[in-house]
Amino acid sequence: MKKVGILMGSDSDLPVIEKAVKLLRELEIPFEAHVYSAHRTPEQARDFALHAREEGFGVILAAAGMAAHLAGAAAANTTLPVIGIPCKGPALDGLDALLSTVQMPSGIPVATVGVNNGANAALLAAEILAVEDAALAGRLADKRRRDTAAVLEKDAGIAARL
Ligand code: RP5
Repeated sequence: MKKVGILMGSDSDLPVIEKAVKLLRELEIPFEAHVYSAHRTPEQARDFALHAREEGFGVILAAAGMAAHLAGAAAANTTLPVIGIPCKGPALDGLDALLSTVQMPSGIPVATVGVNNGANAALLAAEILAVEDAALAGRLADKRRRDTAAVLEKDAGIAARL
């Protein structure tokens, strides 16, 4: 199976990445994670993206906050799908990173999830890999059924409380 490559601009982004890792593990998707910054370690970030396809990756997740260039910089160096995760920083409630990540000029796309939404990034990566992987598609469908059942259980609980 293709691996998911995970980049984070700083180890301070780890709580967001942990949400993604939890789901990748649950869905039995192999991954590799690195702290590579578009600003502080541009050569490492570039090299990872440049060689990701030949290294067996199928999707790249890139989490960064503030002037969040990591996802766009990774996308510039690969034709693999890149999913950007804007991270909430010390100011502006993550709006800075959201706009930096989502507003890619035409030609170099970055699929962007909501602020701090590592979980949706992992699920979107799984859906991309599942296009060519029936077993993974089955695990995704099972998860969707479990999630639906959990919501219906809450619905029953609310009805009983009101
Ligand atoms: C970004 O700057 C990182 O992705 C992080 O979200 C933010 C702050 O980094 P630290 O100062 O916490 O290392 O590049």
